[in-house]
Amino acid sequence: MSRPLVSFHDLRPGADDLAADVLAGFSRAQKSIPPKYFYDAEGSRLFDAITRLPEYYPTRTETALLREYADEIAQKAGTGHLLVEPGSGSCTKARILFEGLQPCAYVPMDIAGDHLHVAAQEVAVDFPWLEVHATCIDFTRLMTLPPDTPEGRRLAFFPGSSIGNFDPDAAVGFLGMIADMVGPGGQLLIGVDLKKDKAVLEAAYDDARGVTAAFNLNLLTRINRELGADFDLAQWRHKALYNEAQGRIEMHLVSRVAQLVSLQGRTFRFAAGETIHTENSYKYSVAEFRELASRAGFATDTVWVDADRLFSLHLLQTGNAHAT
Ligand code: AVJ
Repeated sequence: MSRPLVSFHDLRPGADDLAADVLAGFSRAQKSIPPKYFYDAEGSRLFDAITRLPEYYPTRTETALLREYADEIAQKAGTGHLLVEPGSGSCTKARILFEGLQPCAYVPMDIAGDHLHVAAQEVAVDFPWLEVHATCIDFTRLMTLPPDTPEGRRLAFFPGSSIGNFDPDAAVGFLGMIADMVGPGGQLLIGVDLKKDKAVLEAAYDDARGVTAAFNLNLLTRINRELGADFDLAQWRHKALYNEAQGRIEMHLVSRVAQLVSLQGRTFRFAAGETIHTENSYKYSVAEFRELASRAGFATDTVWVDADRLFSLHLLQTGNAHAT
């Protein structure tokens, strides 16, 4: 037998929180489900399909930026870091950086354990010189590094505009967690989707093939399966809209009719047209994001933007002393 290629750490709290989170979300006037629950096996597969859609520009634009500026990023950021990626998914984007950054180790973190394990194994096969410490964790609550990670200057990588899932104040809190994790003089390379034309934004979240609709509706399939609920999927539809005042895309599941749904021994009533809010995806100008990051103690080193001004990549640095 060969030794395992990656070290795998499960740092999830014992019990699943889906039931508690759904019951809490359904007790509010605007019912909601936290977007982290999109990513079961089917949801992860559908998200990968979304990233290849013609309307969904963020992935290909960010990937092109990473490819074009990989050398420049390594020049600015330096080499030999401990590279930590919260929400690593398929680890596709980090692969673009490995050669230039020459990290001393890679720590992919994701809540989807099986998907993470497979993706980390593939990285280890393709980059045999790279130490990989896969960590299954809900990084929105905890960013503990596994015990056997090497010492070294830390660079966090948070691509995909996942920061857009947080409300701005929560984003500052989350960036603060990253700042604490990387420590004084630590860095963060983060991808942030830019504000732009409403029609372009809305098409990206409501594609012609209905992949995003399937991704959104899969939440109900998951809740039926894992919580024994009786959502009738034919009675729900996907909706995405750009809320210009808030600067965010909102995704909702719309109840097509007045209906009752039972879940964990409770019954929930939905009016015709009532929605379950499933995701926010905030968009920022370069200046707005810079300001947000500074509230978390990060200063901007360099910003890269594509020629069409669709997407931005910020290299940020924490101060040497504690920022205010
Ligand atoms: C993974 C949160 C960045 O907001 O663009 C894509 C998720 N939802 N299509 C995004 C998503 C619907 C995505 N993030």
